Amino acid sequence: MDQNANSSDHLKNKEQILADYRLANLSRNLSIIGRREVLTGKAKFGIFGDGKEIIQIALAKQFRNGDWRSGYYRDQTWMMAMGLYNSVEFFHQLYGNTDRDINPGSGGRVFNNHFSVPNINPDGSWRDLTKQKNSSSDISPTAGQMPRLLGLAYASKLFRQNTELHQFTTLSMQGNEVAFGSIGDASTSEGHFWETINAAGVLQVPMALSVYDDGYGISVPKKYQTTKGSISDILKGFEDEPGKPGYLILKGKGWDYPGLIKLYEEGIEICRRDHKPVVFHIEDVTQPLGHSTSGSHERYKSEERLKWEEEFDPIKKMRDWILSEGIAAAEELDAISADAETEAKESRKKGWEMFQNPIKIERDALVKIISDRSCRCVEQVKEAAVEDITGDLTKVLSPIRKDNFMAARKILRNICGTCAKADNLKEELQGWLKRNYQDAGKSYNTNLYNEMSTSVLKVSPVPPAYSENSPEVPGRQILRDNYDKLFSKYPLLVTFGEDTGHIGGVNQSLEGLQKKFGELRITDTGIREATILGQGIGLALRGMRPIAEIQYLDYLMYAIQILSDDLATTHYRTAGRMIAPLIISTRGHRLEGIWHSGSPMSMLINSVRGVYVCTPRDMTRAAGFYNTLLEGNDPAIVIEPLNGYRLKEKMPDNLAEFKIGLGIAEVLVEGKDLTVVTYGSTVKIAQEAAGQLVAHGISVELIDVQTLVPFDLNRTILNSLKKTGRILFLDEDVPGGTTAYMMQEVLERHGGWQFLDSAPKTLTGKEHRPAYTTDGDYFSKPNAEDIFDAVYDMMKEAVPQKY
Ligand SMILES: Cc1ncc(C[n+]2csc(CCOP(=O)(O)OP(=O)(O)O)c2C)c(N)n1
Ligand SMILES: [Mg+2]
Repeated sequence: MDQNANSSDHLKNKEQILADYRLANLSRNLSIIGRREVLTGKAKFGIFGDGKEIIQIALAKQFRNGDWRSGYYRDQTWMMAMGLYNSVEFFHQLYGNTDRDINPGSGGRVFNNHFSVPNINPDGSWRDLTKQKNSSSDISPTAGQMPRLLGLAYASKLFRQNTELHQFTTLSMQGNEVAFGSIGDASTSEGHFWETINAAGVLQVPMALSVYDDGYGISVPKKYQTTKGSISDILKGFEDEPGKPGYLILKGKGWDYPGLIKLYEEGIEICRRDHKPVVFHIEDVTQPLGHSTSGSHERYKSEERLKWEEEFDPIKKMRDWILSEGIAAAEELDAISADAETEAKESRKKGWEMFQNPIKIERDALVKIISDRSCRCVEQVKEAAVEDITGDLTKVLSPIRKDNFMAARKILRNICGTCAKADNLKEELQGWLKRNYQDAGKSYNTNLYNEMSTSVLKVSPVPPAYSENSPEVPGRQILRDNYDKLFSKYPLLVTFGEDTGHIGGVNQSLEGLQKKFGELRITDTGIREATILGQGIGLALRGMRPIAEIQYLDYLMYAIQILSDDLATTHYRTAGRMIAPLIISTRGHRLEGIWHSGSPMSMLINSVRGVYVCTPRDMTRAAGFYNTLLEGNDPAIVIEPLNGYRLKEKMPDNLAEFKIGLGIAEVLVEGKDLTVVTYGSTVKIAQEAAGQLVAHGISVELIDVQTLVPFDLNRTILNSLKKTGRILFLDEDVPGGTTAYMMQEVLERHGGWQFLDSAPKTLTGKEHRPAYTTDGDYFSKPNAEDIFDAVYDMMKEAVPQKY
């Protein structure tokens, strides 16, 4: 439809109405067939958009180029209505087809009906986001789409209100874009929903959220989900009042085609024009096929409810409306339904063949290698096993790659070692396995990090430069003056967080900068870590350069779900098609007490693979990481050492220009007896201990890994270990935490075990959280004496006569 046609024009346009009716039917047929494909074992799992067809057709009419979607797994009709999804792709998603050219949203990495539209080109450059309909990439955790939705909407506000950004014409049309969200009724019970609703109301951003209220979250009805059983009723306090901007809240019925068309037109116009957040509470929504293929809704819906759902089926209701308005006759509508059903069936066949053919070709190549073999093993058992495995494989009706690989690997075990020509067969089979593993690896194991030329790992390090007169200043001033230059250099750079704006951060590392660069660039937020993260993700997806500040590392726990499920998987789950280069700035390790001095690094690194983790030992290093990260396009966390803001460091001359390379470990003290590996705040303590050890004749080589992910790309630690033969891994995390990670990297991955002359050791914080006061710290975390003793003991054990 013409993007500018209004609803009254539209409701007179027979052709368009019938096209909508056909799409609704097509989508429903896909859901029905999709469910069957799972129940008959062809697909693994299915979740569908049945019952939500008409809402989404109405909604999609208001979606323009440049707009953004952050929705959930019910949105298949919406995506089809925007031309971003078709009936064959529906099956590519369902079967998990890994061909990215035909299944572009995820390359088969996520469940069906999880969508995305690339925001970058294959070379890593940004696409013209104003010329396409954009969809951020869906995740399965309920309400997980909400924090990101806030950021997508917030970007429009920045692009509109900060006139310096009007030059970025391929990112935004001066902020005229709406961020459309969708959520199920039950998911509004989640904290993310409420945090986002409040934040979007405070920020007044063009967020248009549809709640599809089908009365259930899987089997649990609304009375257990929502106070008073109505989300719009309880959102009333958020509504606009004179002089008190809030929300526009609109209600519609999921079966009311003309009503929904008018409703969305009205709501989106205001949302776009005034940057007013809008909630569309769509009631009377059905779910004719039940929640997913994991069960049937007859188990929990009453007879009466099931009957009502049949009666209020939106497609049936649309048909009744068309007939009662005299727009088309029953025969015409029947023909449309039949045609839609045919398309759905043919698409299934096509999708299935496209899924199966490459697997069968792979299988045939394998079987041919076996059947063409000239060598037969004299060991009957082995020969029979090869025959059996191959025979079984050829009998699999609908093979998946696992079948091929299992067979190939089992056959390999049974190829007889005594057979004269066995080596050839072995080689051929090994060749098949290698080639196909490489190919499967591309499908499933790539794109965790940016592998393009925009990777931050391709940014060349530049050391901080000093002159004779370089002053010694408190560390926070280095950050502040570095930020000052960065904000001048990068117009798309913004930072926001709790106390970040007016006072310039709790440690004054942004002191005075809000005054200089304005509230739109250095911004205070509410206390809401999950949506600070989401705000950053949304901005980053839209091409801005956000630094989201989380006040203390311990509070990142509030955002870990979004960090782990959304940010860390964005690039991976879109098979490299989307990127969200969000920088998260936080501070941790050492200060006072349980909630201000944690160093839960193993929790972090093990839940955010896909995000780089920088652990600078001082503020020069921290500033250097920001400088590096802003030249690449990767998400990353920088953990500033909490006790370093007031410690003096030399001010570099080349602020905003010096860059600390990620994955580059640094030898801080050279030594020959034992290697100590650490990072962050413990570096200083280890330096102190190294000094004490020298006085006792022990020469320690101290290495700062600088970033935990990536880890020591140049094998600096391994080289040190070759020299010393002894190694101690040190940090303030729990026992078995990040020290275990570092040990595995060095000893197993880099092969360091071969060079050990003593048992490798770890020295960590205690298992409990760090206690309050300096004494609490002394007895909770490793101190210089502990390090001294640990090293001394290792040396004594190795050379008892000397120590
Ligand atoms: C955080 C989280 N908890 C639980 C689930 C399992 N789950 C998936 S969908 C769903 C119900 C969602 O209901 P609703 O929001 O009403 O959406 P609907 O499926 O009804 O459209 C649940 C509990 C999940 N995916 N994520
Ligand atoms: Mg529901």
